[in-house]
Parts: sequence; structure tokens; C-alpha cells
Amino acid sequence: MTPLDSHPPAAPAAPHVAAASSGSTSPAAVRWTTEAVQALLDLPLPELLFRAQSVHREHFDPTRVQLSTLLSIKTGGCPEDCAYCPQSKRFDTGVEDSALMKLGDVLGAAKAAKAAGASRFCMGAAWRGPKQRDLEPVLEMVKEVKALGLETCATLGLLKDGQAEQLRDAGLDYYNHNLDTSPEFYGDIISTREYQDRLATLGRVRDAGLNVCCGGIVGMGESVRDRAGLVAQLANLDPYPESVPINALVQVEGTPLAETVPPVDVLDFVRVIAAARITMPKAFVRLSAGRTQMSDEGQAMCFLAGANSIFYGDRLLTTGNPDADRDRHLLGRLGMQPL
Ligand code: SAM
Ligand code: DTB
Ligand code: SF4
Repeated sequence: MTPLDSHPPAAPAAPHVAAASSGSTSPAAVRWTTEAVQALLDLPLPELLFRAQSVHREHFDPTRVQLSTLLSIKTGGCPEDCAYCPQSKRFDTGVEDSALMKLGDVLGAAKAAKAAGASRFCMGAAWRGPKQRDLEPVLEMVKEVKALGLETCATLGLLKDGQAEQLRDAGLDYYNHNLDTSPEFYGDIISTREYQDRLATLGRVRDAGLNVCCGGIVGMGESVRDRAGLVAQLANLDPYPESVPINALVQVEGTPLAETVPPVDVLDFVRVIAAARITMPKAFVRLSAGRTQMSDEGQAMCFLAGANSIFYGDRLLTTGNPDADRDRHLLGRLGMQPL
């Protein structure tokens, strides 16, 4: 894989970067300070968009967007307490706890996604992390989905030593594991694991030679500095993630964050996309959860800010997503094409 480059800022380093406890994906070299990223977020929008578009065009065709379909292969009943998540068993959200899906059903969904035009298929499980007996059937799923010619991604929670290698050997292309927010705000959102735990799993994923998919959520009541802190953490991973999902919080009734924070202003969301694009020039920046609440014009601005991937299909994991027809219509209106 070609090493990813970055566009370091001129500003001197003033890090408040959490150090990884293991693995080579560590924020050892501070290329982007929180202050430098915050300065990007504070730019007048035309300046920020111009910078983001300039970087985007150096590495990607700005008319192309990758279509990725998500499937929840194991839904609900999760022991963790992530305050945004409808799948935690601690919150009464109406999401039923269900068993791991059967291989045939997963393959059926992957074939349908491919037929509808997706080139990437991401399997998500509501686990703190997979037990070995859980991982075995997932390895089969990865192998068979990969054999369909789809790019594969999985998000299964924290990984133990050796599990990333097993996923790699099964044919997994990307492992998704989000930092979600800044190290400072993290404790307000999740108490059942530490930022360091997430960094350690990211290190295991990187060490196994998998592509890293890592991003976060905007709209959880975080400050602009927290948004900058998240982007700086991601950009300082060495190398930075190949894939960066930026989610707008989907407020689900029963979760602690529902109706306690105002929805994020789409222009502020666009700013975070642009900052991710500028600081991680070669990454796929994914306009992820939250599109059902966005206008076509808001989504168009995300593409203009450097987003080049969306989740495609009428469901995310447990919540809705624009249906495929609407997305095809949107891309048509914008003169954009799937990758
Ligand atoms: N359990 C695994 C984990 O947490 O790593 C994998 C699945 S988890 C649902 C994947 C990601 O979905 C989370 O890290 C979070 O960024 C995102 N997510 C979950 N609920 C969300 C919500 N209500 N709005 C936006 N993003 C959400
Ligand atoms: C990511 O960053 N966003 C996706 C994917 N990675 C797994 C998940 C979004 C979940 C939104 C809430 C739900 O549908 O349950
Ligand atoms: Fe569990 Fe993942 Fe949801 Fe957290 S985000 S409660 S770990 S499914």
C-alpha cells in the first residue's frame, strides 16, 4: 500500500494527544494540533471549501462517490453504554436483541447490495468485542462476501490479539472502529471502555495489515474544540485511516442523547467533513449516518467539502437511511457517478 501523506500545518505542535498502548497505529508524531484543526473549522466557509476541494482533486475524481451497504449481522443487547447507541441493552429503545444472522441470509443481503450498485459491504455487530466462537462464523461471512467481488468491512467492537489477523486471512479489507469524539469528551459519552482501548484495537488492526476505517459522530453536544480534537486524533494516527466515516448523530428515543442536544447545523457538519478531507487527503471520507435528516443541498455541500462515500440502502444498522432511488436521483441531479 502506498504510504498516506499529510499536509502538515505550519503551526507549532501543542499536543493533547492520547498515546496508544500498543500497535503501530499510534499518534506518535503530531502532524495536526487541535488548534490547527480548529483554525480550519473556524475559516470562512468559502475558504474552507476551496482548500478542501483543492486537496480532494489532488487525489480523487470529485464526481465519483463510493456506495457502501451496511448490514447489522448481530443486533441489540450490547453491554456497552455508548450514549448515542440504540443497541445498548441499558437503554429502552425498542431494538430487540437478536442472534447472529445465518450465513445464507448475509450472502443474500450482500448479493442484493451488489445488484443495486454497491461496491462495498460492511457488516456490523452489537458486541463489546467478538468472542472466538462468535468470530468463526463471521470469518465465513467475510470470505463469502469477498468472493462476490465486494470490498469488505466489519465492525465488531474491540479486538483481542490475533483476531485482526484471522479477519485479514478471511479476506477482510477494512475494519471499522470509531474514536467517536475527542479524548476529553469521550468520558461524557461512554463509561464502559477507555479511549486507549479503542486505540489499542486500531493498533491491532493496523499491525495485521488491514485498512483502518475510523471516524466519529458530530452533534452529541460536543464543542467545536472537541470536533477539532477528534479530527486531530484521526489525522495523527500513523498512518492516518484509509477510511474516515463522519456521522451526524441520529437521535433515537430512549438513548441518553435523544432530545437533550440540538441537532447539528448542517454547515457545521460540512466543516468537519472539510477538515477531515484537508487533514487526511487520501482517505475515503464517508458521509455516514444522519443523511435522512439532511436536505439534498446539505448533502451536496458535503460532497463539495470532500466526502466521497455514502451508505447506500434503506437501512444503516437499526435506523433508516435514504432509499436507493432517492440516492440515485440525488447523484443524477449532481452529475455524479458511483465509483
Ligand atoms: N459495536 C461496535 C462498536 O461500537 O465498535 C460496532 C458497531 S457500532 C454501532 C459502530 C458505530 O456506529 C459507532 O462507533 C458509532 O460511531 C456509530 N453509531 C452508533 N449509533 C449511532 C447514532 N445513533 N448516530 C450516529 N452514529 C452512530
Ligand atoms: C459508522 O461510522 N457509521 C455506521 C458504520 N460506521 C457501522 C453505523 C451508523 C449507525 C447509526 C445508528 C443505527 O443505525 O443503529
Ligand atoms: Fe455496543 Fe457498539 Fe452500540 Fe457501543 S456503539 S452500545 S459498543 S453496539
